[in-house]
Amino acid sequence: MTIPVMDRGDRKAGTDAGDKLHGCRPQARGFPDGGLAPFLRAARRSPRIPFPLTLPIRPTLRGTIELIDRTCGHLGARTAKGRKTVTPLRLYLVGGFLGAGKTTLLRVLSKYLLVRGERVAVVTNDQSADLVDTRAFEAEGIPVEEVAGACFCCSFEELVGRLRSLSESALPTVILAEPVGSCTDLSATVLQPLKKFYGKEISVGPLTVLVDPERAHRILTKRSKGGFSPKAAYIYRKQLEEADILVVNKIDDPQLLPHADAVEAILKELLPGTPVLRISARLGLNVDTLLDLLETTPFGGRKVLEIDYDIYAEGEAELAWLNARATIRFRDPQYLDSVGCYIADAYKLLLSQDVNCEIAHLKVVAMGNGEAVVCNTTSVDQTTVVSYGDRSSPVLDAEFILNCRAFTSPAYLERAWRTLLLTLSQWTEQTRSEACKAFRPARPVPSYRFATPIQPADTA
Ligand SMILES: Nc1nc2c(ncn2[C@@H]2O[C@H](COP(=O)(O)OP(=O)(O)O)[C@@H](O)[C@H]2O)c(=O)[nH]1
Ligand SMILES: [Mg+2]
Repeated sequence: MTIPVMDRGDRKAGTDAGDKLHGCRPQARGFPDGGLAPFLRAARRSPRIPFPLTLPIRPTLRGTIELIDRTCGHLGARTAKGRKTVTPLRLYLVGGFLGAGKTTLLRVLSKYLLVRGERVAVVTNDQSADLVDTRAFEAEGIPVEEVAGACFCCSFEELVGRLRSLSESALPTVILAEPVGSCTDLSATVLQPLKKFYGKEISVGPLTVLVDPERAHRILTKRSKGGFSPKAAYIYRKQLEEADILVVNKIDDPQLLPHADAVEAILKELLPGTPVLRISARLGLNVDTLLDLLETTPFGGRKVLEIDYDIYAEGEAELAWLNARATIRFRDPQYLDSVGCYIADAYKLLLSQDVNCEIAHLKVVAMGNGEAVVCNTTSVDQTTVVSYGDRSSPVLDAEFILNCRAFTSPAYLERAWRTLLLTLSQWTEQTRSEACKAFRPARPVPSYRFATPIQPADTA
């Protein structure tokens, strides 16, 4: 398919302009008195992050991936016959808050779609370059491009450019797109313009919004804000409100099941017209049902939010963002999974010195010898897991990227990064910082905004 070049002249920009951060930004929090030295010492002493880095093997998801492969094989055989034929290029946007499981689901959906005979490509999105998610897709051989530097809604033309270039290079029949986890109003600012201007080339599927049961439970029952101010909780609720399909994820975790039950009931009551599914992206549970629903729903973006952009901007600016990259030369060969988990654990430990710092998502990709391992954690209390990649042979040289989104200040994230590198440099031949960007997301200023849903017949 060919996506025509967008003509700006006859299109109307959407919301009000202005990219200043608002006054309600939380105070920058420094490390507590005494600087970082005590934490550095604690990090070295801590039994949770022993040196040297030859840690015992972490539980990996090899078994999970094999299970998905088996399930996909079965699924393909079962559903290939009666599948609904879709228009040449179908786009599925999978949203949801940071850490809800979007990347995990997109990787699994890619496998299911391939088995159903589709050619799949992915567009990732972040406020800055050096994105762990992009590397995770690349490592799996899935064609991927990223919109880096702003969210899809504020970089609509870049999104169209990525769709166009992927459609030429990978000839996909389906493109999966993962928006920034703190974004909302995607229906009005991304799906409606796509339907309006590119409806003949792209069939826009339903907007799926993934939900982490524990986080949703904390916000929807208001029992504990869990680092979420009322403004951040406002964004979370708006994400749910605009969904065409709501998906409660992580039902494989027995500890999360009671939350999943409660959240499912609350969502059904709050948003009675929206289908609510329960899945485990990690195990592939019910992913076939989700895909059937995606394929049989003719178009997405059926709802458009009423939203206050001041609250949205202020809520988003309560988060701090760090995208950083470094290279390491070890003294002795090390396993990438140990390196990735060590780095995530050490960084988490450094951040935990401020009790008010709430991690929304911390992820590390460690790369070397053509292998990549992705390690993840979504809170200070959560164990770091290897979510992609297996232990292969140890490496002497590695590159790692760390992405952290947390309710704290960018300065705090950056200082913790520098301390981490200092710690690493004492135990390695060489540790070199290659890039480091810490910031707060700027006010969202969408390229387009539609106040009402576009019906496919309204396509330009
Ligand atoms: N138990 C469980 N964990 C999951 C599941 N899906 C994702 N996760 C974990 O949740 C964390 C965040 O996942 P990720 O896909 O990176 O979230 P994203 O920020 O929404 O893209 C990672 O540690 C994943 O391993 C699931 O179905 N079950
Ligand atoms: Mg992701």
